[in-house]
Amino acid sequence: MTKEEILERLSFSVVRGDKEMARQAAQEVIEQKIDPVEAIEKGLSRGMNVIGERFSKMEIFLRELLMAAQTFDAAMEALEPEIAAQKREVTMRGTIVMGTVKGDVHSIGKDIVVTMLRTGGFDVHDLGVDVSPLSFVEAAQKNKADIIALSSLMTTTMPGQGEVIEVLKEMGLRDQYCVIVGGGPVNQQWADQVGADGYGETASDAVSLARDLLAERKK
Ligand code: B12
Repeated sequence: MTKEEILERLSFSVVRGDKEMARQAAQEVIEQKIDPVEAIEKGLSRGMNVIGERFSKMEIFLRELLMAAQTFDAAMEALEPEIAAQKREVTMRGTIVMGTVKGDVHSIGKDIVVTMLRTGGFDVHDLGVDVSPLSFVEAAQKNKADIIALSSLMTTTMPGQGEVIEVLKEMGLRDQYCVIVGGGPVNQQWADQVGADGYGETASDAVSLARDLLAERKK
């Protein structure tokens, strides 16, 4: 199989909800030494976008959405160790607490960002999903974090990102942490509106963003 065919197969497996096909295609990625991040972005995520479109047009039901998510996860089980194995950084670049905001249980994108940040040399505390603003702040204090990273996949839960920043301000802690935001409906304009320190579109962006912010801080 060519690289293009493997990426296509990853995408198709998510659309079909076919876990076995996803596992096999992920195995091909590893055997052919294709970049696992590219496999996620140009394979699995492309399939997930198709599913998202179909769901919003009500062409498919929640059950199919869930099957697509489980298929994505099945391939990730094989790909994640490959990404982690790429870790070259020995020195810790900084500490990050990350989670998906209150009311939102979407975890796939957040998990990828966590993996990529760890690979990029950060100590990441994954707080999971449906995390309240106060829990983010408490975890940041407890772990002496440099950055709070907030994921949100729904327009209805995006305000939760702003709430974390509001809680930081109320507690007089805003200057102590950089806050970065991301997730499907989030963009730079939103980040500016809620007063975040940065926005990243992809997991790779999250790594460069975190590096740049900490380099700026250390100056
Ligand atoms: C899979 C999925 C689900 C799965 C999630 C499984 C899981 N464990 O995560 C399940 C089936 C559980 C689900 C449930 C629901 N979902 Co849903 N879901 C999706 C879907 C199809 C894909 C999301 C995904 O995983 N994408 C793939 C990952 C890799 O991409 P990503 O998350 O965007 O992450 C990347 C970037 O955004 C970025 N990133 C992410 N976070 C961060 C954070 C930072 C700091 C940075 C820098 C970057 C960054 O990096 C990631 C990797 O590159 C989307 C549609 C879509 N296209 O987004 C709908 C979607 C998000 N869901 C939607 C809805 C409505 C729901 C439900 C309400 C459905 C229902 N009726 O119950 C529930 C919500 C439950 C809840 N309270 O949260 C809507 C939201 C609409 C809105 N209001 O905005 C969407 C947009 C579908 C649609 N078009 O209607 N869903």
